[in-house]
Amino acid sequence: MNKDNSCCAPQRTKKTSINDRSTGKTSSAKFEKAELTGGPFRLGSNYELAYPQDGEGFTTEVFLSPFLLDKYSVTNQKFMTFVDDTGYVTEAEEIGWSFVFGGLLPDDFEDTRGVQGAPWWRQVFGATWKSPEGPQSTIEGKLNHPVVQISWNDAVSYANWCGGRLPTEAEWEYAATAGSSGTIFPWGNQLTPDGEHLMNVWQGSFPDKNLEDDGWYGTAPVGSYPPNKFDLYEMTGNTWEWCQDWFTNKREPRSENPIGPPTGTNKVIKGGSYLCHESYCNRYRPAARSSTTPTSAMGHLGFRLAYDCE
Ligand SMILES: [Ca+2]
Ligand SMILES: [Ca+2]
Repeated sequence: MNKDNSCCAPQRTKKTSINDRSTGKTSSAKFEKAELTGGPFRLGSNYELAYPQDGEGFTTEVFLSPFLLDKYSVTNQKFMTFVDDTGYVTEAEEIGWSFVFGGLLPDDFEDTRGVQGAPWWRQVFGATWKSPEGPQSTIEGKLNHPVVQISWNDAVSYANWCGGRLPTEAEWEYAATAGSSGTIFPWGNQLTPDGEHLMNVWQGSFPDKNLEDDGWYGTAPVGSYPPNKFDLYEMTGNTWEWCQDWFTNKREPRSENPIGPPTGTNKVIKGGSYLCHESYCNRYRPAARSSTTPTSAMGHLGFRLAYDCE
């Protein structure tokens, strides 16, 4: 079992700052949202295969106000609407490269630099949300897949455009848990109950052999798997999702609507992705967490938005 989080979240080591990239434009586009009642919720997990160094083993009671959450991850189609309306340029486009999982590159792809400790992550020039696996790739035919190669700063700019915000980690975890109590997954403790695949993760042996028993090697279209009891799709698996909070692995007891520490270097990401495998990285659970810098973008990291109730 991998103990550090480099398998999940490589990070840019330069330009790690919060970067106000707001376009000043707003949209009245309406997206499908679930209304969540909030209330008391126990954050964190005592699961024996959890990662103590991630800080997920510390459980604490929180109380959440009602809020709304996108039913689906933001798709390529929706992000394209944002870019068409505002002319927005993402950080990966501006910086010129991003992280791509090596197994998604063609066999004859030029030599790329790997990430130390996680050589399957490759530095690919020209990898952007429009070409998520490098310049030879396209989102044509994938408009209903979650948008990826999006930095935290990009996600916040999108949120400012359409009147939403990133969910806090507590909101995200409450939404993903969907009223289940004490189980590893919202549907129970089995990864594939009765052999059914309920999320897009990795089967086989990581990182060389993906059996694709769940139907997908990389991202799946949103809505491919059954929703949880809060009518939310693909909270776990498919793509990691940005949260609002700065990451800390020393979580303090928190009470009402926690928003995390006031400063930090990394932002929280939640939910795991198509690269998670039970033998290597089981961070495809609501309580699991990882983090990366706000300028980092990856081929397995997207987002969805929360909204305050009127
Ligand atoms: Ca899969
Ligand atoms: Ca997800």
